[in-house]
Amino acid sequence: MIVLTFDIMPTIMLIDMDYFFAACEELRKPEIRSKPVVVGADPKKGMGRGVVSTCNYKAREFGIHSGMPISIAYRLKPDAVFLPVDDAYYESMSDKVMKIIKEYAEKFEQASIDEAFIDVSKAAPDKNSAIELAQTIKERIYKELGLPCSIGIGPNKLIAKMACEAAKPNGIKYVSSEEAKQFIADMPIGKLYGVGKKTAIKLESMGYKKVADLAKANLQKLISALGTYGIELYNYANGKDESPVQENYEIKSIGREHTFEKDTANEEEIEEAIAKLAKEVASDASAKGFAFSTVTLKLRYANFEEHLKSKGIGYSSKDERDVENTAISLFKNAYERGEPLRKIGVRVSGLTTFKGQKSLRDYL
Ligand code: TTP
Ligand code: MG
Ligand code: MG
Repeated sequence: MIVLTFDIMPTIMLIDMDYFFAACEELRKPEIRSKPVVVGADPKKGMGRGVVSTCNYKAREFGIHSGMPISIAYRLKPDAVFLPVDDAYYESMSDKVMKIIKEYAEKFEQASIDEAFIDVSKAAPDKNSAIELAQTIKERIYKELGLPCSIGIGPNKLIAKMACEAAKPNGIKYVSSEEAKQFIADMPIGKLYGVGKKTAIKLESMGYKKVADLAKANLQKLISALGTYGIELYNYANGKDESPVQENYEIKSIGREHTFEKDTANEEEIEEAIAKLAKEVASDASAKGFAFSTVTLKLRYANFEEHLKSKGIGYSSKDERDVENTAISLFKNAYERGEPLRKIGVRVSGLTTFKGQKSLRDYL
């Protein structure tokens, strides 16, 4: 008997909103639409401190971009429309966007305030069906919310993300598994997903200028320079990424969040805030009659990237010190030192009632 097996490639999409904060502002202030719009710190006539959160594409024509000091943005275009960041409003729009995207997702993973990965392998197994589905999603978001987005489609999260960058603004880009490696080969190393500024400098100094150079690197050399992270980057450079699209489960858990008044990279201040949240969460759980076995720490950086890290305590605990110690150790391992944080969250899950008799449903 001959058995034929086919490698069925997943279809992964990354939907990322275009100039998100500024697009939300244009939505509620149509009169600014034709102007350069910069969302971020107060420019104070060029004396302001702080940075640009984002700006619309008109403002980008003047060289303004996310993360740039607001004083420089002001110098580049003093008569641009400068607006403060309104987190609560963007989050409410983000919720609406995510709700639409979820309707099409076989698996869903929100990666930032304005982007989500979806696995649509069943509904869109080939190029035509994938592009058609992306168009449907894009049109629905625009018709219902008035916000533009771009969609990257690929055989994995890495390629979907990089295809989305190439699709911007307001576009759709499909990259098949056969095209994946070639699609990224000529890009400068700093453009490869997962490569930050510091790593880019390191890789360049090792002679890897383009993604293609890294794709044929000596793996041993990479590992001794970067550890296991080197293996990950080597796979990325070859267009490979096996990480699944994964729901960030936050249900059946008890948690609290804290937004810093000013973005901070002060580790002492952050650890203090984590300890305070840990105590509050433990006392919340205890008031509701729960013990817990897992602690999750959420770090939201100033650029709105969000990282969730979880760790098991090893047993079912009621002790606030377990939450605090676990959360602090997660912080020490996961924090990208020097990167300002905007918000942190502590959450416990793996909940059981003290007596272990009632079902969770009786409480939540
Ligand atoms: P991005 O998706 O990176 O950028 P964007 O949506 O503004 O523009 P693009 O069309 O290129 O996708 O980030 C989403 C939002 O996160 C952005 O609108 C504002 C916020 N943000 C910051 O506050 N600081 C930053 O450095 C970055 C990169 C984003
Ligand atoms: Mg965006
Ligand atoms: Mg984004």
